Amino acid sequence: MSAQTNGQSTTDGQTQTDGFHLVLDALKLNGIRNLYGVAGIPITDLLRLAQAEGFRYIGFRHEQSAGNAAAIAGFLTKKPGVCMTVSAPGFLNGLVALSNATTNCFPMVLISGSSDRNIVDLEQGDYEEMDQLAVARPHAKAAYRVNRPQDIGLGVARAIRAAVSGRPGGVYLDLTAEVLGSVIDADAAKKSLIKVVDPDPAQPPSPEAVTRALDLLASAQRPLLLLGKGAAYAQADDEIRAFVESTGIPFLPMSMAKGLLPDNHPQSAAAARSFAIGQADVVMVAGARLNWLLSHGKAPLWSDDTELIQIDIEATEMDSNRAIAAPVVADIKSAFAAFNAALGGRVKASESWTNDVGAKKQANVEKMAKRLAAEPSPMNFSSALRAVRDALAATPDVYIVNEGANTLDFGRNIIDMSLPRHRLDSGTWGVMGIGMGYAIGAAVETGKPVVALEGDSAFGFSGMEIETICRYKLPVVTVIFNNNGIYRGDPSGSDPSPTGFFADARYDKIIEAFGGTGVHVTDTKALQAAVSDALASGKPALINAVIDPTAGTESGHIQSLNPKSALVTA
Ligand code: ADP
Ligand code: TZD
Ligand code: MG
Repeated sequence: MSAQTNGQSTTDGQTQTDGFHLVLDALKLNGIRNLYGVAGIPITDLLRLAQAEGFRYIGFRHEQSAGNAAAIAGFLTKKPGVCMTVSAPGFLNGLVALSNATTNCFPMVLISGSSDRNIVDLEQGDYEEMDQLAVARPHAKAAYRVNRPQDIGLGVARAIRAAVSGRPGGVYLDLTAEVLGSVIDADAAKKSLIKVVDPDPAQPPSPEAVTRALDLLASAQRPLLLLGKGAAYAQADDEIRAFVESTGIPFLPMSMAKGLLPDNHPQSAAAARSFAIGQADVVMVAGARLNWLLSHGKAPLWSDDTELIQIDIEATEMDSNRAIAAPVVADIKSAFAAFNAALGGRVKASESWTNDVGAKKQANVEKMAKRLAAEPSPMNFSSALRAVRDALAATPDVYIVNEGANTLDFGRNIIDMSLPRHRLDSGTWGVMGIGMGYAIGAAVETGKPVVALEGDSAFGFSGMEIETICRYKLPVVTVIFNNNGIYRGDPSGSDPSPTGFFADARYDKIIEAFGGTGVHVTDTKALQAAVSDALASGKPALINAVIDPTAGTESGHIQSLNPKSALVTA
């Protein structure tokens, strides 16, 4: 005889529980409250149970978007976002997001159900059969499989610690259908759960590293601080601001570090980026990698003579692209606290250097102001983004999601940020498809409005999630910069070119299918009003902004990365 009480059944006087309950108990114990995923065998009951147990479950139309939502949750909260998928194809869809999270150093956990080991290992052809653990391993910071219900607590604990400690990343946790359905004694199960203690321990720098870094900085004539998304992630906003303001050093934010200090801060060198990097004699790189986004620290952007200080939690990041004279292996919060404590007024940027940066900045801002003031018809990227910028001026706490090529490059330069971790974009890979997932994740985690600035191509990668946004009534305003294609439109013959899309598509109609507000705009006045109205309504909206199909450049600002045939002469 067995009786069902509170998810636990009593069989012959023994209270029992099962894998489904244990997974959720383990997540709950570790402070996980939101789950992102797509339902199906073998996790449907797990998701139903999660809702019943008080988790907020957000169900998506595609696992990649669910995974992207979990990844951005990780970036925003410094706790791993959790995505749940079905086996093989669902897992693979989610894996793209997990790999992207790992690449961006965002903590997330992808939990996928999997087929039973005995069938998978003998390749006997189970429903959605795949050796998921083996597939996940190269794309994840860590990957674990739980084969016995008594190991669920351990598996979840390891996954959480692996995701957030040190350099954060994506962790894969494989749960076999058998484990989910297994029954286990409730007392033993309870004892098997682990609440992770200090999952992301502080890693203070060594005193020698601090002294070496500050000595080098104090010797600089033209110091520069480069802030990356690792610095934004670290939530060391006060420490970094104190350091910047007490030293007077110009700073340069990478894309997702915009707003860590406000873009209108007098020490921001963003409008003089190439000048500041090229002229600086000592650059302090904090939470940024010297990858392609920084020209690998090499000429022509960088001078060979520039000396570098790098602050990163990952020791192997040092000397990855060029020599680092003063490596500081530490977490950013502890590092800047240590710098501030040791500074004693001995680092001060000279007036001549800050004046030079200021003058270059002023000249560039004036050039840009002219471009922004133009009113071409149809709109181009500058005029349309100026309209969006003006609409956003009243609501600085809006989260901005941004992807595309020209839409991304112009968006990054034109939309100023004033709050940390409010700009979420294509990131380290320059990937398309993060748009709706990031927007949903940001809206769910923060409860704040989100504006997604999307190239028409970029939007297509996750566009069906507009239904998800409407279903959960999330305050997400999607603006599509519709130039009829990838980089630009093409007047099409019978078969359009590889970059051309359907001309004059009415993306605004898509959201109407789900009861949201769709707006079609062709000028800046209407665009600004549409964004303002949509934000004021707090409801899902999609604004189709018609952009001149000839306005964009191929590959946006990274045209030089396109390989060209040596045979082409013309
Ligand atoms: P961006 O794209 O903004 O230049 P990257 O993603 O290339 O930034 O670099 C982020 C870096 O920040 C990574 O090398 C990562 O190891 C590091 N990082 C992440 N979190 C922390 C932290 N809390 N403290 C120190 N470094 C961190
Ligand atoms: N697929 C994936 C997953 N990521 C990519 N970055 C690409 C393809 C290649 N790609 C870019 O690098 S940008 C881009 C693609 C397809 C779209 C650019 O078109 P858009 O933006 O409409 O989004 P603009 O404003 O027209 O430039
Ligand atoms: Mg486009």
